[in-house]
Amino acid sequence: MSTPFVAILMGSDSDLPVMEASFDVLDKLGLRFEARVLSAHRTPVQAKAFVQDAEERGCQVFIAAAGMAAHLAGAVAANTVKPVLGVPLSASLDGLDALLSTVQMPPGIPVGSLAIGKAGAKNAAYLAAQIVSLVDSDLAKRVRDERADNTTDVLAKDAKLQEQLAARGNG
Ligand code: RP5
Repeated sequence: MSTPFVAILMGSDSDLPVMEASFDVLDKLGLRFEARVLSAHRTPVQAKAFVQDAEERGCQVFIAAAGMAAHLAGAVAANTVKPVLGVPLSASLDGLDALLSTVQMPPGIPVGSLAIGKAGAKNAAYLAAQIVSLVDSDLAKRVRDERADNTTDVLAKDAKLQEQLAARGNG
């Protein structure tokens, strides 16, 4: 049986600095991924071929990130029935153009759209891991542990803030 993995497509290498946030989360969770620069508009034939090949090789979730008229996630979704997560990127108009292009899919070809930019890149990776963890209990534990670590981090930041306020003589 093929090893499950996540496939990340981005429309341009100019998207890479943001999409590295997805790589970091997937690495941290120990979930294998492949990443490609492939565009719905500039390389439509190669994008479709990669999606079909990746699905055959065991891809469980696709993440597609693009800016401007961001049709990449929709184009991926048109060629697979695996879950497709779209990350709109801010290449123009603060990313609102990409958000609407990603999220406004016609009924029957769904794309799960995340937030614009780095937050969306991170959450796409977390959500991909949560989807794969439905059938991988070890991964599910790593996702739960990571969530608990985040909680601990925020509580530590709150404790620090309370100390700073106390030092100012607050309350
Ligand atoms: C989109 O156009 C890409 O995803 C990128 O966000 C934007 C600009 O691409 P480049 O001109 O930087 O290659 O297709």
